[in-house]
Amino acid sequence: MKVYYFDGLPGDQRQPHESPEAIPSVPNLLSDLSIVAHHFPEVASVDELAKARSYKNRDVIIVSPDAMGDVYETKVKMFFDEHLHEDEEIRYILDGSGYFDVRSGAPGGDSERWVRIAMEAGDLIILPAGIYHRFTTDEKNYIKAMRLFQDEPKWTPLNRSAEVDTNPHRQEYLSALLKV
Ligand code: KMT
Ligand code: NI
Repeated sequence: MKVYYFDGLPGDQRQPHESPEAIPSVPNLLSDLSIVAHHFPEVASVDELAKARSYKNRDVIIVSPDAMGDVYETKVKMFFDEHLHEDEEIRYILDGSGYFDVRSGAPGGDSERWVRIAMEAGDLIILPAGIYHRFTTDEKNYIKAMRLFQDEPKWTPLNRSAEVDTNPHRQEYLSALLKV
């Protein structure tokens, strides 16, 4: 896993877009944003974590032109729309690679920017409910990921809007964020 500021420059979303500006402390940044990250070579560790957090469901998704055919490009663009979920989101990468971008800092402030998390096999992240984020494959156009759900799969993305900004899950996330 590699974590860096997204450079915001034009170009395909699947390019690395790594800003030359270094993040002073990646562990501090992730913990400020309430993001948990692990590297688990064995699925058994994922099973343990899922059990500890009372996760009951999971599925495996392959995002690639081979697996998705004509809808691949559309899906990749949809995943890249800035959104949040009302539940936390656990993703464990089984094969391939891709980018999860998360919003850092307070909304509207100078500090609100995209942080890119480059993930590959064995990497796991827990994104808290209410954090704005987006996903894209990288230039290899292939990722196989396990998605874990506490209860029924409920991965409806709520795309960023004035209305979603006032969602209670967003408000709760922000109040935790603004305490740090
Ligand atoms: C998301 O939240 O956009 C996704 O889970 C993307 C698919 S998982 C690689
Ligand atoms: Ni999501």
